Amino acid sequence: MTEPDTMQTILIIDDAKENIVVLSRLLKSQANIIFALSGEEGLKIAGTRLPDLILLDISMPGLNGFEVLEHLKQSQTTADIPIIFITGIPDAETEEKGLNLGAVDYITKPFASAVVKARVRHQLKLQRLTTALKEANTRLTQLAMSDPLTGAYNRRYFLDALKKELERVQRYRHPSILMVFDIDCFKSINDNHGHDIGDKVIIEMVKVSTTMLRKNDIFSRFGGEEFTILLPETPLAEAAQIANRLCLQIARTTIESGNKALSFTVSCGVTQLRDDDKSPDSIMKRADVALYQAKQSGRNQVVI
Ligand code: GH3
Ligand code: MG
Ligand code: MG
Ligand code: MG
Repeated sequence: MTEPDTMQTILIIDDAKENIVVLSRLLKSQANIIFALSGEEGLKIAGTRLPDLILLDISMPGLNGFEVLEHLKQSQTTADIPIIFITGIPDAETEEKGLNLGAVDYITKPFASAVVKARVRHQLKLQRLTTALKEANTRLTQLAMSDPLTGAYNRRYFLDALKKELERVQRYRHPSILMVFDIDCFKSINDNHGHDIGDKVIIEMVKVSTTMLRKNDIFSRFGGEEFTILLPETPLAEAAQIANRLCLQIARTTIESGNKALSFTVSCGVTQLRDDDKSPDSIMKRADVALYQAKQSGRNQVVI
């Protein structure tokens, strides 16, 4: 969250030095002031410094204010920076054009200092609110898709990803794989070592798995001690190797419980996404059947 007492930054773009001096003096108590003496220079500074507000002159040699604004709006990094025109052009048509292009305000020279200060203060406040909202939104999105204990993706996110991948498989006909992992006899780990150690086992499972996967693989904590992995564009034989390697690596891993080393194992069901799968449900069911067989056959193994 943005600290309320951090100074915001205003970029002034104006070809007349004296305008910059006047505006800087006027606004320096409200924000850090940076400036550019041409549109071209202003664009560069805006892109690197990402100011909270831009005060923009219209009549400038080289790029004029309208052109600068259009460039700023075209770039994703600068598109949301509010822009106030400060100009000697007083006619309504120019003002209308500026506002229609996306400026938040239009101030004509000569201006009353107190009015400029108030309008700038207002925009800075709005900008602060917008930033805080964006940050809260990012945080909410992150919370909605992840598991609080491990930070891994949760069931909701995973099923959504699986649905999208199924659509890609049916369109592009590449092989993609779903794996379901379940910790063996986890109830007895909890019973014998306590719930906190059980949690540590879950966290370790996530750590080991995620370090072994590739960038495009999607790992989730699907439920309590059950994990799913989506491997896009992966042949079944390669997936089988990955699953077996992961099982082996887990079996080699130990957790500290008291002053003893505790080891644990996982079982895994693997299935390929199919053309005739109607929804993630049928894929999950197939993987669950394979997982059940792995459990029935003695656990600590992969069934395809
Ligand atoms: P199996 O080998 O057949 O999978 O047996 P299991 O004991 O692992 O399976 P079962 O479904 O009987 O038990 C799962 C247990 O996992 C029960 C539940 O209390 C525990 N569990 C679920 N979520 C958590 C968690 O977040 N932390 C801890 N410590 N335990 C959990
Ligand atoms: Mg000018
Ligand atoms: Mg289970
Ligand atoms: Mg289990």
